[in-house]
Amino acid sequence: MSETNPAATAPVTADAAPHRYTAAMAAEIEARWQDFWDAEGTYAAPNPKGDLAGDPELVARPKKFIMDMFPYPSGAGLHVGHPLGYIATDVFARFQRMTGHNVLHTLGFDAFGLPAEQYAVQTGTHPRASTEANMKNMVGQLRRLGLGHDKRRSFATIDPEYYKWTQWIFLQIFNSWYDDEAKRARPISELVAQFDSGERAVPGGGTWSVLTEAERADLLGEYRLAYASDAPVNWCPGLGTVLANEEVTADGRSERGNFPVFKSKLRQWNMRITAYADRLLDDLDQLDWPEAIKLQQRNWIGRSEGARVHFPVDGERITVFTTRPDTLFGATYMVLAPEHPLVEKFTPAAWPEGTREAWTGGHATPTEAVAAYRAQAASKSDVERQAEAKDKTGVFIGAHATNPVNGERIPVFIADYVLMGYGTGAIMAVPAGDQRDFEFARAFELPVRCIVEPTDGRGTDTSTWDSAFASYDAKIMNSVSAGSSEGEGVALDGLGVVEAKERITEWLERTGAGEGTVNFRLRDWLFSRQRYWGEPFPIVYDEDGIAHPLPASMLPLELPEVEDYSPRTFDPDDADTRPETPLSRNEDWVHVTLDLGDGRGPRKYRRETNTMPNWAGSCWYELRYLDPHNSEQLVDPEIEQYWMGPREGLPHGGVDLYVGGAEHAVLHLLYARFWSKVLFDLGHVSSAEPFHKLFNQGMIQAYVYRDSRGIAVPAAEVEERDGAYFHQGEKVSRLLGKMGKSLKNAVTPDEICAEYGADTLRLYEMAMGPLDVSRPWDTRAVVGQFRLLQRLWRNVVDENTGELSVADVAEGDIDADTLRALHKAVDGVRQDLEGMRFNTAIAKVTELNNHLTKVFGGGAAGPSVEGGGGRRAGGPVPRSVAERLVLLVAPLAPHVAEELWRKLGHSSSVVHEDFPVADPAYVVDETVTCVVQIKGKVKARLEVSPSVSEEDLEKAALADEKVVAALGGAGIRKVIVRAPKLVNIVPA
Ligand code: ANZ
Repeated sequence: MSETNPAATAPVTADAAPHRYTAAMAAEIEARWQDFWDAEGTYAAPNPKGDLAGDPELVARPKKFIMDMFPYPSGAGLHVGHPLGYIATDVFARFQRMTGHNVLHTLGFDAFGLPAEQYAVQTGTHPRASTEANMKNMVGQLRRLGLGHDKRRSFATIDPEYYKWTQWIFLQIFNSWYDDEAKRARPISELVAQFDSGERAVPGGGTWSVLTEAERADLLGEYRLAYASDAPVNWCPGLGTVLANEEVTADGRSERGNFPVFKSKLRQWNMRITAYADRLLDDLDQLDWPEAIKLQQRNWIGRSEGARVHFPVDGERITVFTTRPDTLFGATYMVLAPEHPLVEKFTPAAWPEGTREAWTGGHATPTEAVAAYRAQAASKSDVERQAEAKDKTGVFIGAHATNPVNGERIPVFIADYVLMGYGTGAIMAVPAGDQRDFEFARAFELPVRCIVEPTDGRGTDTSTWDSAFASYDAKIMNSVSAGSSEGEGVALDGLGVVEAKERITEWLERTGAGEGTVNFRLRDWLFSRQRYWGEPFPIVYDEDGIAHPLPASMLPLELPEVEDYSPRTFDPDDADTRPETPLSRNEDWVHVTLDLGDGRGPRKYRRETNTMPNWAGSCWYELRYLDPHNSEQLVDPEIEQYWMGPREGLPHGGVDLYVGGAEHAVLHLLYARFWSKVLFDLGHVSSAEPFHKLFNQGMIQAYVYRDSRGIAVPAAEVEERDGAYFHQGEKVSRLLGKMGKSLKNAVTPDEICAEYGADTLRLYEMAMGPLDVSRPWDTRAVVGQFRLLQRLWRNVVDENTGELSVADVAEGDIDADTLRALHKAVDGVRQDLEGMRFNTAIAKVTELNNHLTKVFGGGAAGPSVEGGGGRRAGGPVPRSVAERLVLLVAPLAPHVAEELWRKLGHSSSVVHEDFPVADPAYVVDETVTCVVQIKGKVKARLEVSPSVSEEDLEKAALADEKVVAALGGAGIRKVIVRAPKLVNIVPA
């Protein structure tokens, strides 16, 4: 650390007061109170029943469940950026405890995942060993911060007693299907019963009873909410695993490790999250989340209204999804995704007569052209394929389709800008309306038919266009079909887009050529990973390869101890490789004889050797905090209802406050919502949403100093001189960036705690700015909060004797200025803490504390000052004022507050004391009258605060009704403000 703090480290010299608040004293106080809290179970939140039942008086209070996004136990430990959110929730939770709530606040660890495994592979340490060591380290770091967690409720996702229930939930999801009519998940047994009774027809005809076991399994697989499928997945040879779409970056690489990612077909587990697309979208409206996060989820779910249109091809048909069925008359060709399953069927042996050279890709036959193009497309990621600037490529497949609206024969292409994973994997191309289609049409010399009247003056001759005309605010043209006058066809000319969409959709449905539909961008969630360090699937395969769920009695299925847990990774660029799971190398574990209790007796099975993705454990952990030791149930329903259930204003229930980083907008938060809804549908929980209120904290940034080669130098060794920065004499540049080891600018909470104490660190982090805003760390500024605590201490304790130094004064004998300062602070801090404006709360505490220092001079030895109102000032601070000050500070700096509270003569902890309440009589501001003149004539009078800023006063004056009327819309040349008494406006 470049800057040391003399007050904290200087030895106690003769002239320094022996009982001053120092770092050494903070360390002693903090350790003592942390031990006390642990021993007393101060933060234990009682449940209404079960092993954590407790004080009925507390249980009867309104409850608050406050949660942090739990940490991944990284080997690097915590830097000061990590606890920002944890301190904030702790302050908030403490405030809630002091305002009459039963508060549940705890923290566990999200401990499965790639980093531990990669570290294990590099060092040969078992992931469990390194993860546990990391957790131990972090638990120590977090304890030092004085966080008021109910430690009885903590766990890690790698605990078999926890992942037993993760596996159990997987089985619930596997054993259910989504009933589109009832709009909820139901047990798969009810679907079987429907097939069996004939209530639901078996697709493809036939009866359930004659289906083979394998046929039944396949059929049910089409419905299960967790299902295995051979789908194109994101295969990352460099990591040796497949990845979810959400884990692939915009340029088609792995988020972790930055390796290339390829589309390959593999049999993988998926979660049918798409079944919930509508509910995931609709229920967002009721959540108290930042709008930006809601928007990200909405975009991710990506609901598009449009139509499916069927284009006949040789007795078969191609179905497209379009958001613009109103442009059907402008469809001049079609495109299938290269992987589209109908491509083979429609590709003839030879090129049709007259096929243009440019469409064949130079190949002798369509089959050859298709094969070559497919190989080329497979090596690209979806994002690369859709890149806007990219030249459009493709080949004609030798077939034609019929446009249903006008009977025109149009050529069919494959091109990589159409993705298999969206809509139907096929499009009708409208070059006049869609830029990609336009570029393709130009490259392949296809017609561009103007079907929307351009409103930008370009005219309707498309040969002169250099881009598509995409607009929702124009009229349709050239769109009348034969027979429209007899009512058989359709005429769209002159209509706006919205009416045209309606009319054509109605026509499509009437003629059977298509139907209106809603399409989602959301894909099913790829749920298998080819890794060791994850939850094993509770699934075994019989000798016919049919998947069977393990009975709940066989859970947890523990991860076997293996010799070699490293994933097999491959040449990162080799798309033809295939994953090899670490668990598959463990023959004894994989091949088992089990009696699944299904009446078939013991049989031979092969275990699933994929593991679950690291998101699984965080999909439901809020529920386990509620009832962490329940070995019979995921969570007792009564306990779940108590903490999470629906209530006034929260129709879906959920955690009262969830704080974490905005980077989890679409992964964790969407998955967790999905699991909640499944568990809700199946009747296991009463809350259909996990997190009612979400708050994203900002980031703590840090300066990165780089030398002339651009290499980061240790920030702690940099000196500042005249606004420039130097490292070992060399000038270095300074930029704000992330904090971390690699940028050599990490500051640990341990360092700050050692230098000033945890209370100072807590105050500093909370005072840095509004919680949702990113802020730069500045070690040199921390001392400011330390000094606040020193002054606070001095206002209550005699620094020379260490004795309490307050005066027992009746409220009526306290000077009016002090009472006003006190009640205003109480009122303001209360509101600020409730609104999570911790920085302004600290400013108000500081103001009050400074007032007391000024008026009472810091204890008996201080000077006596004349107080306002002619009443007592000077000498020690009145006890009742000191007590309320300590209570205000308690949520923010709990250790020093406990210590002072004890010194003030209380034998119980400050944690459960009542937060002070302001007397409104002292809170109202005095006001002054401000005169508003226009050209020197008085037009209005405003009652304003004596401390109003010039800016605010000007705004208030200009907004005043009388002033607005007097100005009568005239512009303003000049405003002269003399706060708080005068505003003079000179109109233009
Ligand atoms: C005709 C059309 C005319 C279209 C027009 C757009 C504008 P959103 O809004 O994202 O849902 N499309 C459909 N499936 C596709 C796929 N698998 N790969 C690539 N593009 C696909 O986009 C829907 C539009 O994207 C659809 O509407 C289709 O082009 C294209 F003036 O159809 B449209």
